[in-house]
Amino acid sequence: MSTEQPAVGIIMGSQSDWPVMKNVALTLDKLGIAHEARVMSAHRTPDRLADYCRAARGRGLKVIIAGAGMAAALPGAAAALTPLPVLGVPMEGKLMGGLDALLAMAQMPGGVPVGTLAVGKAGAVNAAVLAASIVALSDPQAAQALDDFRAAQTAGVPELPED
Ligand code: RP5
Repeated sequence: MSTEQPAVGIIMGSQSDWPVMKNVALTLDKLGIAHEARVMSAHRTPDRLADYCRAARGRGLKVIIAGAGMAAALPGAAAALTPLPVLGVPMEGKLMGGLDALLAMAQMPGGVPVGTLAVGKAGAVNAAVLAASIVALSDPQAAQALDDFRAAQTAGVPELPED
C-alpha cells in the first residue's frame, strides 16, 4: 500500500469482504492511485463509519469505495455521511448471488446517490477504474496512468481466439 496521501478510501463491512475488495486495491496500485483500506460496518460499527466519513473530505480523500454484502447498507450510509462520491461494490451472497446487495446499493432514495458497480470481482475492479477516472479529472498524472492502463488493456486482447 502506498505511503502517499490517499485519494481513495476503500471501506468494507467485514473482513470477509477483503478477498473481493483486495481487487480494488490491486487495481488502484496498477493505476498508481494512492489508497487506504478500512473495515467498518453500518450495523456493527456505526460510530467508526460516521467518524471516517465525516472526516474523509477534510483528510483529502476524493472518492470512497464501499463493499458490503447481505443488507449492504454500508455504501448508502457512507453516502449519507459524506459529500464525496461513493461507489458501491456488492458482495456475492449465499441467498441470491448478491442480487440482494446489488439492489440495496442501487435503490437509494433520490438525493443520496451510490454509484453501484457489478457484483463481486468485476465490480471491485471497475470501482477502482471509475475512481481513477474521477481522480484523473483534476490530476494529470492519474489521467496519464489511466490512459496507459486502458491502452495496455486493449493491447492485451488477442484478435484471434486460441485453443
Ligand atoms: C456485511 O455482512 C458484510 O459486508 C459482509 O459481506 C456480510 C457478512 O459479514 P460477516 O458475517 O462475514 O462478517 O455486513
